[in-house]
Amino acid sequence: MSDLIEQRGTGRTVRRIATEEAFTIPEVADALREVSRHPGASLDLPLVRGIYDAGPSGSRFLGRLLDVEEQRLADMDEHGVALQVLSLTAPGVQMFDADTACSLAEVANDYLAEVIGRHPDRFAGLASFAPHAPRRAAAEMERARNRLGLHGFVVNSHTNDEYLDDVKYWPVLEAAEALDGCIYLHPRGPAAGIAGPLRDYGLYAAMWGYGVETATHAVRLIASGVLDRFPGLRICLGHMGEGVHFWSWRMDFMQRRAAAWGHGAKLELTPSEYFRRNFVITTSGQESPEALDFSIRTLGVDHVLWAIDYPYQPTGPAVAFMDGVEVSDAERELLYHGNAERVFHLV
Ligand code: 1WB
Ligand code: MN
Repeated sequence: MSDLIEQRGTGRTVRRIATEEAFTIPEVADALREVSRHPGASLDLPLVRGIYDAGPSGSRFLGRLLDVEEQRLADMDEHGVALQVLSLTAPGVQMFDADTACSLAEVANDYLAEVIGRHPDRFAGLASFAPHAPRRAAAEMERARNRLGLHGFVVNSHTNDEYLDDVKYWPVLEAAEALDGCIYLHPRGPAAGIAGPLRDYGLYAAMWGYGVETATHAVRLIASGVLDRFPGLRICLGHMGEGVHFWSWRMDFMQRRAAAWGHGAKLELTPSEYFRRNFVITTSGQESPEALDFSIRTLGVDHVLWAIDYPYQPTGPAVAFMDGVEVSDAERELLYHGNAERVFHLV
């Protein structure tokens, strides 16, 4: 049984479910290559060029993103990963015009459903949608959950420099809430409005800019009051919550002040209460025992899910990290699979 691999050195078995695992399909890769050949200021372009237009030698990621059933399954077997929750890799369909984005999301979701159909015990999947066509996005979300049986949704932060708290995107939030589908709020390159100082020193990508962009998006959802409108909305943040909960005390204090001074929304809850009610986080690409300990202590162990960030992060160290953290057996079971099963409807 590949899903019950001995937890290193302990003689115990554990079911490891990885929750932020990236793939692509040829249609999306071709469209991104096309986008990458046009000039533009988007901070997604450097990585998109590097991955999809890397020339004859190819990028080290593209082959791994396109593969699901060969090298990836072998990697999962080698490291005792029972199941990957797959999502179309960043920036997803969000750099394409709305019509192209809608059709490519449908193609990607159909592909995902087929792969899961062939390997229901090894893969689950988060559906893509085109936020810039909000009504079609909501319809695709409904199809993906109810007809294709996909397990939640993924969105790669901003769309055309806009954020989901904007009333035009409420159909998306309404659909996610109604379908009980958690939205994985995944990073992409920072929006134009915050891009300037992130252009230098490689700051725009995973080292810093992805987190600034995505944390800002999450804090907008909290501070806008949109979670009073959609109290059942569930959001998953990778990379140890993009650091948002580290700011809990200061955000609670300053949001109250901002509201009193008329700069902020009048909210029913404090920011940290929304974070605990509406958000869960994953450990993707953030293998720090201290950050994990802080997260468990402040959010509760039921709010933290394991993830690798395959293929951008190697599987072995991600497994060694979670195998090695000092938590009880019951807590490790929640981190490795119990929480993922609950959040993404895997059982
Ligand atoms: C990286 C990570 C690159 C992610 C990506 O390109 C995405 C990276 C789209 O580590 O360089 C990711 O999904 O976290
Ligand atoms: Mn990722």
